Amino acid sequence: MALEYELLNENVKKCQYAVRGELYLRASELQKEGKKIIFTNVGNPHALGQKPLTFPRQVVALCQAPFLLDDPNVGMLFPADAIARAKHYLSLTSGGLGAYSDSRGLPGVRKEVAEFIQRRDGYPSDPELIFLTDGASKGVMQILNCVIRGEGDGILVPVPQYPLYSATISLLGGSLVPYYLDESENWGLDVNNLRQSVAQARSQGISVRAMVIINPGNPTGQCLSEANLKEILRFCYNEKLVLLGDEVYQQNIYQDERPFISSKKVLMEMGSPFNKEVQLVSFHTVSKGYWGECGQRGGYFEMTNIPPRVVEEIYKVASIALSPNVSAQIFMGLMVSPPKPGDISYDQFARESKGILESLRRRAKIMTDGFNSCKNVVCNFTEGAMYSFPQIRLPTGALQAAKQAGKVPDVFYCLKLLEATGISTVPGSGFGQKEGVFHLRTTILPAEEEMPEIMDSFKKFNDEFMTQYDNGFGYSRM
Ligand code: DCS
Repeated sequence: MALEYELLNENVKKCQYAVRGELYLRASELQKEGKKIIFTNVGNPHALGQKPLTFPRQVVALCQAPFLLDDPNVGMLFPADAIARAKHYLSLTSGGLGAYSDSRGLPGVRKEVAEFIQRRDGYPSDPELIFLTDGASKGVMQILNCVIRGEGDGILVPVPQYPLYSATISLLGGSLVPYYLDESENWGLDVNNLRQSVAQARSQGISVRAMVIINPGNPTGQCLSEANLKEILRFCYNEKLVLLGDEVYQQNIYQDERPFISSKKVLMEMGSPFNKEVQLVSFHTVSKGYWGECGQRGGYFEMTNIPPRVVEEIYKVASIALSPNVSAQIFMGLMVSPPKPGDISYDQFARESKGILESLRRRAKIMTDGFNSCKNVVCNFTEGAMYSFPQIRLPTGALQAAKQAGKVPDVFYCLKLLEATGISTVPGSGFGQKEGVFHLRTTILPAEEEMPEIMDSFKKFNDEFMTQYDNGFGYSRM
């Protein structure tokens, strides 16, 4: 039988995805046993109680049930702008939501995405170079699939990183080339580290072909400055790398000093020769921001300076899956062209989205402050994205106990945390980290009113753990 474990594709066996790993499985078991679990392992806002924005759901509801548009009472249930938008999106499809679209997505929605990018960056964007995808994940996988020919091809990935990258690179049989973010500089990216990483990979016969940035960062929450992005783009130019700009958290910003700035805008501002030569693919999604529509699976990528023949090949590969989700494409259209001032639904939309973002901003602060009040825990402020990534300095007693239990030390800590409090986190090792340094990741998504209690219960657990395992022989390194 071909589907025997021994006969499986080795790349499938090698591939690890910690966000749904050992901790998540144990949490699910405990939940089945009736224990209350706070799932902070996945950035899945609606699963933690976030309400959907009203306007987009009204539009998509009407698109899903077009017979409502013929009902004489439709105007009593839906505002006129939602009705008009639903008709607009249905007119862009070839047969409504039940029909496949073009494999790149509906041309009309791709045009709306291009207009959004143009408004955001102040530079033209071409709908022909935008592909809609089932979530950003699928887009990332499609592009990596085109880049990676074998283990001789290296992809520069930040460490810590979101394991979509490490897992996909393993699956495709490529080589992950790590570059380390500097925790003591609020997870900043030092271009000198990039040079070292490339030199080291080359000495092992790996040709580095692409570089991933996650901005704002997951799990690290930092926002890259314009100056930093320029250095990165110059580096990609010199090294002839395609830059994969994961910008799914561009709406999730919780400080004012470093607003989000897209890689595309910075590249265009750099002028010649960079703006005509550096290859860039940028990713976005409906799963994050104040939308949090993870279950809809909508995303896009935009390609800059990618030769037409390559775009054709990517189109061909996208065609194998026929069509991205059509309802998710409409969510994407709505995300990039939300109600405008003066529209009937504008006030409600603005109130709802502002409410979510302001609450996330407060929650980011409650979490960071909470972690920093704990014994042997240090945590950088979450400047953006949806996560807190505190460092846990483990006493050597805990390192020994973990070894005896056959667990990686941060897995040991997170399992104890889960058993004691029901808080389900992801151990830092799932994102990659420096040798001998330990972290955990939680989302900042639990309901704001529950946050103080969660942080109290974390602190109680942590401080007791530290006392229990402190054997007087020091801690893991910073
Ligand atoms: N890129 C980054 C950096 C992400 O964090 C995620 C999802 C994605 C891409 C993929 O998103 P979609 O496929 O839904 O568009 N983040 C996961 C995480 O870390 N927790 O929850 C999901």
